[in-house]
Amino acid sequence: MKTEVAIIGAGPAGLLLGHLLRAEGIACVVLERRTPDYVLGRIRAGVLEQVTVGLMERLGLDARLKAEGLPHDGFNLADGERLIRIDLAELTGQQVVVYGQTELTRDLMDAAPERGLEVVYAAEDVALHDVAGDAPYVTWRKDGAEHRLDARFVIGCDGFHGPSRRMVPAGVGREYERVYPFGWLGIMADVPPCNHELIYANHARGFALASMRSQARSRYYIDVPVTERIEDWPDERVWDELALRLGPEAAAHITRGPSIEKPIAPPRSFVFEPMRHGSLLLCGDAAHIVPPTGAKGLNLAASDVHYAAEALVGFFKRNDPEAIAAYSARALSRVWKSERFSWSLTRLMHRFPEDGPFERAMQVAELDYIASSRAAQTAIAENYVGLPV
Ligand code: RFL
Ligand code: PHB
Repeated sequence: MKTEVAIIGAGPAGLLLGHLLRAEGIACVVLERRTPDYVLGRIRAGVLEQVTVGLMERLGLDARLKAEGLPHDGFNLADGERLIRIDLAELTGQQVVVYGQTELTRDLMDAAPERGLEVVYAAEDVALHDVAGDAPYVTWRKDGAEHRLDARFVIGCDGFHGPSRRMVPAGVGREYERVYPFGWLGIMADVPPCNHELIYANHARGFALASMRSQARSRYYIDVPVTERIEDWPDERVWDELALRLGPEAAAHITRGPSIEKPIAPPRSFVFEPMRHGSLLLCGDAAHIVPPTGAKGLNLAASDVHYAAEALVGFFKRNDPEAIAAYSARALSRVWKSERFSWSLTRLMHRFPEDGPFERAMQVAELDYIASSRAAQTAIAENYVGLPV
């Protein structure tokens, strides 16, 4: 088989890129190791920036997002008794939209056949070959048969654990990493949210986040020691802890219910440079990870895809190889700013085990400053709604 662009991974990055290329008439095939149900079963992000919404609009795939997504004009930082509201709409003129990653992925998946986007699911042992040169190819096995796809470019949208990033030789690539000393325990339940906007809380007992997927489905998180086992967190214990950490006002409005799922995810900051090697471009979690505190992971995947699509359109439609050469630096400039924001919000809102009274005093001072300064609130707001691409 032959195509122009081989895309590894049918998560949000791979499917978005595939649709953008098809809309430009550029031939591509997406290869995914899992089944569609498995991909949709991964409950992850919930907050979309305008960049991500804009890509769905451009593709004409935003009907359900517009109908079911919840536009949010602000969010809150809770510090003990106090609630500091960050008025996104007033400070930036923009909103974020609460719409689950599962729903976004489903919209992209469902539209693939009618848009002529070929996605091969359950592709085993996907391997990349000759990516340093200009005639790369990809091999895989499916239903016992071996397959080969020749392409001009291979795009690694295969997440943090995928094979693409590992194709960049050790002397060429560089990794930056920060692992955090706690895990995020998430709980999803079919109960109304405790507040109409998100609340991020820094409490003496630890971090808590009140989020949602709809008016009838809530998503909450608390941080727990990394050594903690999920068996030790029956639902009632999680609800008790949330009620304490989110403060009395939110606690009074929490509706408890059985959890639909309850994972513990270890947050991480990670950047891999460069994001291009020869004919291989990396997008999304394949190249970088942010701690979930800033709600940036999916949105960064979308902005990478925006830059990658521009680079590929430049190459195929304008015969401009410079567009490809510029990809890594363009994407990384936005990636590092989102890394900074996610790291600083994580630092501000969590009690780190190694912190002493000085570090805690710095958190209190920073939250005081944010509460009293429109400039500080604007800086948070413009990062939260997403920096321009
Ligand atoms: P994905 O979604 O991991 O998709 C990668 C795809 O590649 C496939 N794959 C392979 N395919 C073929 N061959 C192989 N060898 C392969 N190896 C892997 C995988 O099966 C998969 O289908 O990466 P992508 O597309 O870059 O998207 C990134 C986002 O999924 C991620 O950044 C976000 O979920 C992060 N995130 C959040 N991001 C936000 O923007 N806002 C949020 O509110 C938010 N909350 C979160 C989050 C992530 C979380 N977890 C569990 C990590 C909350 C949580 C709890
Ligand atoms: C979520 O709803 O899953 C969510 C929202 C905001 C975050 C992280 C996760 O910062």
